[in-house]
Amino acid sequence: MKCLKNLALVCLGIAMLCLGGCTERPTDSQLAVWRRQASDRNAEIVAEKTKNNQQREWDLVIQGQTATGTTETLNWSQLQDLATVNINTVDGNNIVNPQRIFKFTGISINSLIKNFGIQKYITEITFVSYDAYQVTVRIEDLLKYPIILAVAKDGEPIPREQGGPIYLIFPYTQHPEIRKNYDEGMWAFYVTHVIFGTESAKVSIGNSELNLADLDQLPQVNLTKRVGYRVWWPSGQVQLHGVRLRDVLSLANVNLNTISSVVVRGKAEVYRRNTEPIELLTEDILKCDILLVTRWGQEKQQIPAKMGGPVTLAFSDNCPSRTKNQRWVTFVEELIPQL
Ligand SMILES: Nc1nc2c(c(=O)[nH]1)N[C@H]1C(S)=C(S)[C@@H](COP(=O)(O)O)O[C@H]1N2
Ligand SMILES: [Mo]
Repeated sequence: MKCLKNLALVCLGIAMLCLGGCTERPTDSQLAVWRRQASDRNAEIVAEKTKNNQQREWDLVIQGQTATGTTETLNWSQLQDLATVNINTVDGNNIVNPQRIFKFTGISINSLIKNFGIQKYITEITFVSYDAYQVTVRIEDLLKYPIILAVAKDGEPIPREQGGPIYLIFPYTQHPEIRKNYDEGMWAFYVTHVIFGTESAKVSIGNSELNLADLDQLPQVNLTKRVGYRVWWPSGQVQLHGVRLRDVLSLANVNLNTISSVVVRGKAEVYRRNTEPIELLTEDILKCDILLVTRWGQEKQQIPAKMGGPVTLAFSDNCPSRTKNQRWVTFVEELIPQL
């Protein structure tokens, strides 16, 4: 598998040689050289990858309604220092070996709550993952049970395909009753953010930053439709309340005549990658209702972190069909106009 790409290049090389009407096949020794070059390069790539994997920096961001309300970032070495709790339990997602007990080592959420403090009235903590998955756990349960952000499994860093480098685990073996409220879907892989309660709405656009009061000044739009968010929203028709992206951009003094598109960034890493930006064409932003949603349901409640709030992206039915493939971004944080 790992050398497919390089072998393909060798094949391509051979094919190219023959493009202009092939009379001369490459000699065996020529082929051997190509193969060796490809295999050397392959070894190089694999070695590099292994190295990067071991040294990979993985931060954990703590934010939301902590005592101070500020955002704190813990780096990998700080996380290693905090990882003092061992939990022996089955792995909720080990389908091959569901009975096998592993020793997970990690950071107790309990200690994070003590260190960062919580605002009195909050009841939940939400864990956001690299892939924009999120799970929410009641603080009551976090205080009662040893639920940890594991950074090691049987003494080794947790591989990505097993949920690492940071994997939210629940003490199933020690406290089987916890399964009722927290099934295996709650074992979040590759956690990047811990949000106490829900953050306050804040969207940055160039040098401006808009909060909920700013967004509330704009014309309000209501949509009723099935939502495109991945998890934790009702599956039928849902009422969404928000403001049009074009109005938001105007409020931030962005001239829509001078830009070609807008990149929307959410909290999760998959919504922040420059290689695969979530990019909306100005044409569509002008033509149809693309919304920043700030409230939902009949009671117009604010959107909790559990559902990806306080601000999410939504597309109305009057949008062109190409927007059907766009992600309904959760935890929207930034709009970046593109010239
Ligand atoms: N980061 C992340 N964690 C996740 C998920 C996910 O999509 N992303 N899926 C959850 C669900 S619903 C289940 S059942 C288990 C196993 O997911 P899998 O079957 O996609 O591996 O992981 C849970 N943790
Ligand atoms: Mo699942």
